[in-house]
Amino acid sequence: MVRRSSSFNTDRIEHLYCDPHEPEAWLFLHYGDLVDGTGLREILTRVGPNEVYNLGAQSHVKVSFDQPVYTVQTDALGTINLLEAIRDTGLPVRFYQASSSEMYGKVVEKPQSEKTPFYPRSPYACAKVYSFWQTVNYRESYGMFACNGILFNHESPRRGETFVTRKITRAATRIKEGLQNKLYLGNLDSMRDWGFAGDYVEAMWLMLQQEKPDDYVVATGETHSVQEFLGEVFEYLDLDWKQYVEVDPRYFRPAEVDFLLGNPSKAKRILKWEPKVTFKALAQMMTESDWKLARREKILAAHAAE
Ligand code: G4F
Repeated sequence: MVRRSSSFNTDRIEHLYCDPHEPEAWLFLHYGDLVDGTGLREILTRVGPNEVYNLGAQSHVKVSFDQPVYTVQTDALGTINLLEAIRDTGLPVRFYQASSSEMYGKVVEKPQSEKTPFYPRSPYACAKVYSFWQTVNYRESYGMFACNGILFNHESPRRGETFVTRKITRAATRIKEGLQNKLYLGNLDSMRDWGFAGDYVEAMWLMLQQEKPDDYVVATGETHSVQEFLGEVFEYLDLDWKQYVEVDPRYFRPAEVDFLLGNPSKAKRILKWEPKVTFKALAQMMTESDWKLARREKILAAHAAE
């Protein structure tokens, strides 16, 4: 299901998409919106899915301070709309809820596991805590096969360009190619447990293949600062980040999540899941991909100037 937009918003699934008229087509998109419960019921009835993954959200933590009501409408009420739609249709659907390490916020324990209490620090995180407990509630009240994946930060070359890792790889490679001079960032000291999105999607799928529904932390068990990520990327490009990066308080959050470090031992034990891509390899993969983009951009700019 995708949200309707007057401009194309499917470029990140372009590699999966194929014209539905082609015999080998296997991915079919339907317009829908988490705030529209009637539409959700209609799609569920028409498609009759076995598994539903709720990855829909206003997912930017800083933006959630600027748009708290919209964030709650999609990230909290959107989840209850979807759970209710599933319950109403009576379909034997297995449900995955994209819960977030942001729920640990001002952490009360290091590392964070499924048993660590939440302390949300943003409208986004508060909405995610609501959805976490509704997912548990539908499992316990109605016997729904509903799971929470508490995913720590997961990145890839397809990451949105306003999230810090991609913002860094995009800017550093453009700087390398002479297309940009400076990179403005917020808090360089915050620590995140960064993993590869591809690995994490595998964990999501594994959760819905188990005999019993449950909640799992998905993380690497390693934490690094924003500054360390900067170091990896700029060093790979043979550049010194200190010459190009400036701190702009505009990117600070009213309340910051300083430290996240997940304990994925339950996922490893029960799902037999392992993260495969290291922090260094992830930084290099994202840098390589954006470097290609920057080189292409440079060629296009040169042609345009001719
Ligand atoms: O990349 P970020 O915006 O990710 P954040 O806030 O940790 O949230 C992401 O991961 C969560 C999983 O734990 C998801 F639930 C959520 O939807 C999202 O995908 O920021 C990471 C850190 C923050 O501490 C932020 O303050 O980087 C710091 N940072 C420093 N300068 C910046 C910037 N973040 C952004 N987006 N832009 C900056 O210029």
